[in-house]
Amino acid sequence: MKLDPGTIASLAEHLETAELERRAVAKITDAHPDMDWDDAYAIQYAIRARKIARGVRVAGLKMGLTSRAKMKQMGVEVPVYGFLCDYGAIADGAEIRCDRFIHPRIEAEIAVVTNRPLRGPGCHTGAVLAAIDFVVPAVEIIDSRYESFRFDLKSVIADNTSAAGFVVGGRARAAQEIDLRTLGVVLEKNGEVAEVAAGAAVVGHPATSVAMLANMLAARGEHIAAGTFIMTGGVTAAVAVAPGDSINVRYQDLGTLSMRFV
Ligand code: OOG
Ligand code: MG
Repeated sequence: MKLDPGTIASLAEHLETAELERRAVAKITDAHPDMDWDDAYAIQYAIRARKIARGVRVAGLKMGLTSRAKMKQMGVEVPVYGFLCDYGAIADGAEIRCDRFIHPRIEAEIAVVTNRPLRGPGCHTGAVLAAIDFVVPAVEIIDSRYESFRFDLKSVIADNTSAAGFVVGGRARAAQEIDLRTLGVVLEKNGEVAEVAAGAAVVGHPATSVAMLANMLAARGEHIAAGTFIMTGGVTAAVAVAPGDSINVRYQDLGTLSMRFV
């Protein structure tokens, strides 16, 4: 750790206030170029503690920057994780107000719910497949608190990996019923195909993304509890949305998610 506890706490307050006030700020590594990975996650966990203290519930966990398309779009190379808040849950088919956010983008994701604990180190794809209760299609709404969505890895980890909202729906399936690698996803914006991908875009297999999460949590002495909702990361590049946009994401074997931005 390079930052002292007071700086961690004030950066957590700074970033959470930016979220709550929908105001973009400069990426924090500009002022703190020496901060390290532990500092970055310490800030994210401090934001999480602030929310929990106010009665917010953690609705799940997310992996991010797990696909080539996302890494290329954001100019970073390493997967990261964050948490999802209860107030971020949005119903399938909803009208979503853009003024809830600073500069929202959407991502098509494959999500899972576990039915037994997953612990690293050494957690692997097979252990995850055996622990998946069901697979569900999901769309994440990301909203970096940083100006123009420009950040580096440490800044985005501290900013809870741009987490802002998520839509879950479609059809839940057992992991054994489908091939998560070849599962096709078509993202349509205003009736036109914007992005196309398959599950393998996510670190080769979406379940591998969950194993990576378990192994990263193990470094902090934590594990994935049974019954955890996990978003495995965008399969395609994220797509910016503005008032008037309608989105349909079609998932092979898992149905379609729809939303309209106003
Ligand atoms: C960081 C969050 C990335 C994903 O699914 O790749 C993410 C960002 O791109 O703002 O959630
Ligand atoms: Mg995401």
